Amino acid sequence: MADSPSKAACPCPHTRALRDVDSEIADLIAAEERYECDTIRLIPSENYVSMAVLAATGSIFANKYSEGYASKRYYEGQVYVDQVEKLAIARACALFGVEHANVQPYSGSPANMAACFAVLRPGDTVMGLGLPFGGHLTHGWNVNFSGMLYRAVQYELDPETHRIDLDRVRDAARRERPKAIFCGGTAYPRLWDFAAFRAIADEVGAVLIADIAHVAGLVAAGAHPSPVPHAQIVTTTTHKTLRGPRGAMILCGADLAKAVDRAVFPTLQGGPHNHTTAAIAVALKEAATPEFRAYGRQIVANAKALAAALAARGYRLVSGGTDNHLLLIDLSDRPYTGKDGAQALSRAGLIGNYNTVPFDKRKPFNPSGIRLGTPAVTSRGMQTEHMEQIAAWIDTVLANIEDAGRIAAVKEEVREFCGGFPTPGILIGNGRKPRS
Ligand code: DSN
Repeated sequence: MADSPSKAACPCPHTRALRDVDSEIADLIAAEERYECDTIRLIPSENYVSMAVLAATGSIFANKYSEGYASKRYYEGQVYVDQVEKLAIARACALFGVEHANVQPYSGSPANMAACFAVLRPGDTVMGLGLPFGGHLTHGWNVNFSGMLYRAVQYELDPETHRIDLDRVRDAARRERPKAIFCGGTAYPRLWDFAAFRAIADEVGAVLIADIAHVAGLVAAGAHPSPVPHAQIVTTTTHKTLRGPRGAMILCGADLAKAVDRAVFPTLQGGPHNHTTAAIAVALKEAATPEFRAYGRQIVANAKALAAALAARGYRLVSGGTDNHLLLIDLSDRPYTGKDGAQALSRAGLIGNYNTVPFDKRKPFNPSGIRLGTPAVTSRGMQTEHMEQIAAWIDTVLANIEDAGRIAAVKEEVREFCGGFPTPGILIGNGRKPRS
């Protein structure tokens, strides 16, 4: 393994202990740290957590079993675990302005499954944005539990604007009479009109579930409209724009608290991951600061700047641009696919992901789009002026997709550039100091 740090260079007891026990994993972590330092992370669902979040994630709360909820556990010895979970819940409620939060879901898909279990019975109709249009597997896609347990109906985007067409959503809801409607997605670059979705849900007697996994940090920062009080249930992961550990939360009013809690435990899950809960609490504390509000606004400003710089270079963007943290380059008119493009960018240290575009004529495993986002670069302190440079590199790579020499040259420039932007939470890597 190249560049593995010597034992003497290991900065903390945890790292030293790991190296003593398992140098293979220690080397891989060190290599990943360097990789995360030396590349530009443009996957919109990824971020860099702070050292504080990492410390809680790696803490001894991983040792404890805690089935149940605070003060109602099936194991003894919960005095500190209960306090951690109560803190996480209180912070989530305060940050998002809700009456109840469940912080135990292991990740986004289990959170959405629990939300469905809370309000649906098998065979009920559920409606969501189709996966190829930027929805999520758990919003009713046929190979997922949500399309297997329930009668799933999927809405599409407007074929011209590639935006949500509320009239179509309303027509579909009137026709199909869903019991629950999902709004939110993974590759939709525009704002969600939660109030309008609630009006549609109310008209047909459906529960509105807002999945804000992608934009939770923007919502917390005031950089995206909040689904509260419109959606009866809000689900979110905690590790995307919210910049916490890999986990999830379900937010709701007091009226649905019992049903949501029961759906998470005992219906779906066993013991909560208490170390993750501790780290969620830390991330929520960080997200309540003025610095985080500025961070959220900067993510959006950077995404808009990146979109504008790409559009100026002739790239077609789904819906023409972005209102949030992500954008989708539409390469339908190019001789290469989104996968070819994303792989070439990756070789240059520009890490995005290939993605379908609305009404894609190519297959999902080799689609026409590249999905990019700015949460991680913004965490490194990059500003709108740096997006111009990133767009220029993207253009150089895509215009020279077969030219290994040009791509290698960009990779070196990217590595140099990255040296000016410390990576939060990472001690090792080009001798940089952590930002936080
Ligand atoms: N995998 C997530 C994303 O990248 O958007 C969604 O679950």
